[in-house]
Amino acid sequence: MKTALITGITGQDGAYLAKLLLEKGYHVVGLLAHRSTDPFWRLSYLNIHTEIEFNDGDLTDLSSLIRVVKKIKPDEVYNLAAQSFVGASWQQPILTSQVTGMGVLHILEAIRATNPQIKFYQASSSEMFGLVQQSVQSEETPFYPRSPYGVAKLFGHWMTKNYRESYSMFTCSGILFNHESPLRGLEFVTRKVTHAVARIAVGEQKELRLGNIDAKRDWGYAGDYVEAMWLMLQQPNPDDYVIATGRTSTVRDMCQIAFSHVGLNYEDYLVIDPQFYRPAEVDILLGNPDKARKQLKWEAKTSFEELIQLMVEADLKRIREE
Ligand code: NDP
Ligand code: GDR
Repeated sequence: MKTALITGITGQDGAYLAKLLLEKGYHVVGLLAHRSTDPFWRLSYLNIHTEIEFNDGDLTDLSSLIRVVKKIKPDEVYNLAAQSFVGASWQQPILTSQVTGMGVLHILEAIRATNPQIKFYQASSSEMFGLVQQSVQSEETPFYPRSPYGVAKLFGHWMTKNYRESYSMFTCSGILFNHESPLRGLEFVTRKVTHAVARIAVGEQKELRLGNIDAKRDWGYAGDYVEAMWLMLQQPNPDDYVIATGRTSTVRDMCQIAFSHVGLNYEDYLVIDPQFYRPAEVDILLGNPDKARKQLKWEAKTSFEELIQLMVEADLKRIREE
């Protein structure tokens, strides 16, 4: 039986990845940072909370990482932990750099010092492309991050590549474009919208306040994307891959799909509120997943419409049950 250590197991991707690895027969260990008040809500939603071994540790504390890696002797480490909300990275640039950037180096060092044969996955991000240099972004596109979060992710990305080249370690980065689900945090725009739509539909909310609704993103389903993370670590050689759908849509398109699913017109409820504008914006992201399609045999299965509709349905169900 293989053992996998997942950092960020209480987050959206951590929950879906844990489920996938349990289904594949792994012993799944999660690093628990004790940051949230209700850390297990996602794992409970997927009914897998009791099947996971938890170990305390924090990405900013190298000694805790060495202790956990030594103790559980993982075959694979998936580094999903981060301060992952781009908007908050201007309010907390140093914390974001310490966790999302330096945290990657900490876990790489913990692996190198303990057992450099352990395979490593780093959660890199399309946010690293930022001010896009090419209309469609692939593994070859130059980076130009536009947020403290993007800068921190780029540090982690290059460190992951550097450890592969310096120490011949099996380290991979998945450059994942936005991916969403009913387990998405409420601060991210898709879930903010689907949650608001459900509340408006049952009469609990009157309006929805958003920032830049012309921003374009390549949105996929998190349940599809965690499969690509696992596939990267099963290849004969380590490499970096763009994971995306190859289609881009505006925040406005997303609102239209979400509201019309419950028979409403988004224009009747949407209020543009400058407080949600960012100091520097990423206007458009559109990924080219050809390399993943060819080498990993991976492709996104869930359409953008299906994704938003399933998120609205999940939020409606939650609100009706409350
Ligand atoms: P979430 O924000 O849902 O999860 C982040 C996880 O990191 C949580 O479990 C959180 O714990 C944990 N964490 C935060 N700080 C620390 C710390 N100091 N030490 C240990 N754990 C910590 O993110 P997602 O699941 O959406 O994303 C997973 C990863 O993928 C992140 O690195 C993100 O930046 C990256 N990514 C995400 C994309 C997306 O569209 N979802 C796209 C590209 C990259 P707690 O629950 O206690 O807060
Ligand atoms: P993003 O996702 O920044 O792309 O990062 P987010 O959903 O926060 O924003 C997407 C776009 O929507 C615009 N927007 C708003 N965003 C939020 N959160 N709230 C609003 O009210 C709002 N109004 C408009 C934003 O300006 C932006 O253009 C996500 C995270 O998961 C990162 O961790 C990950 O690395 C990237 O995706 C790829």
